[in-house]
Amino acid sequence: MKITAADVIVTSPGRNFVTLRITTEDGLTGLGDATLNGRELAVEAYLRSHVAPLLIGGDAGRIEDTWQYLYRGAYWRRGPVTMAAIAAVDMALWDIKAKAAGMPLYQLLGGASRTGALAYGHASGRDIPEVLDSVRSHLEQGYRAIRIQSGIPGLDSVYGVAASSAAGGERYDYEPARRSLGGPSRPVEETWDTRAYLRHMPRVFEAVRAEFGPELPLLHDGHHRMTPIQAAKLGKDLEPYDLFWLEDATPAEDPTALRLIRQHTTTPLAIGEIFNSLHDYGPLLSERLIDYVRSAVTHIGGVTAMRKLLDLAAVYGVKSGMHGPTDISPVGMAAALHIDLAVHNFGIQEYMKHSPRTLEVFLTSYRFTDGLLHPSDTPGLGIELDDEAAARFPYEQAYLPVNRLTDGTVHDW
Ligand code: CS2
Ligand code: MG
Repeated sequence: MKITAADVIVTSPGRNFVTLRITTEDGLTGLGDATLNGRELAVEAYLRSHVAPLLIGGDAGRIEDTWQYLYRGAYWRRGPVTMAAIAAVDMALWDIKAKAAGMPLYQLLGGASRTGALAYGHASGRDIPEVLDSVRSHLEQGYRAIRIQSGIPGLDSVYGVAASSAAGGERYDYEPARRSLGGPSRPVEETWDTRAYLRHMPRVFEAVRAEFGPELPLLHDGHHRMTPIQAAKLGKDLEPYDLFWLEDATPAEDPTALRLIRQHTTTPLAIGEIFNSLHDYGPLLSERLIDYVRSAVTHIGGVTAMRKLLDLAAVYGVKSGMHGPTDISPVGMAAALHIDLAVHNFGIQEYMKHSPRTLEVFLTSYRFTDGLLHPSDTPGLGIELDDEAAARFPYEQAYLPVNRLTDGTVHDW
């Protein structure tokens, strides 16, 4: 199956996406997600200038060899831009391989290990009443697990909470990457106060448990903002509320920081959405410092890399918890769902529904039913991209916010 074309499509139906389409001489096509929120053009350039030309004439069936060629052949290793580009190629080649075999990708990965992948949705609110309304709305939509993010008294805007927090229904307006309105685009700046956050979050979870009981799996994203000892304190303070996980409790550039958190709390920990290699996990797995790996297929290097990561995680009893916000495109989500269905050490799948505008461009076949996600039995990834619709939504610069502490010091967002 000789590759005859490798096209990069940048489109912005409500938010920016970068997609690679690979075409073979017998007309088969495969899609790959290469979206890196806030840095989309860097991946587009890497694909157009350093990857696509090398693919033409190659054998689309040689997936592992292509992965190793692009990874080792670049000499310069890893990094979010490189690995998103490699991920897109890899996803597209698996899409083609499964289409050629006439089966959904999960069948090539060993077949189904479960009827569907447990999803978790994003409940949020500017205050506790809005959080409770949002949880209620997500339960009505069928979610069986829910992430809780809340505004913090005294802070104007906080990660995970839409400014116009309309607690009902699935909001499509929470997109953290802001678009500039005229003039040169710059990131918006937000103010953060960890102590105010640490005081407030136990109250939020106390209210949610009081309202919805002890059973509902609840998750929370610390979003890299705490020091290890602060994360240890929050983990301990949240133990009465029995979380499914506390995510990104601390920046994991030094994975050994998790040893301190682990010593103080039994709250399960999840990390990895900003990692781009299984090597980033290191002692997090070998020392069982986390319970779930958060990588997305789009950022870890594709289906090939994700399978290797989850097999390594399985050795230490660590499960999957793949990243699935709206900046993972429907192509990246589809790839995740095939792996979710097949692997044994599946944990949970993040599922932030894409907007109707996004779904005008990406024609999906995966489905969310009764709290579970299924990739469908459409051959390949089960997703196509409508080029005419994509052309209606040209790229617009957008940056993720920059966080500063109340004294102006730059902090993790
Ligand atoms: C968040 C992400 O969903 C999550 O767990 O950490 O939404 C993250 O903020 C975005 O992917 C950043 O683009
Ligand atoms: Mg997160």
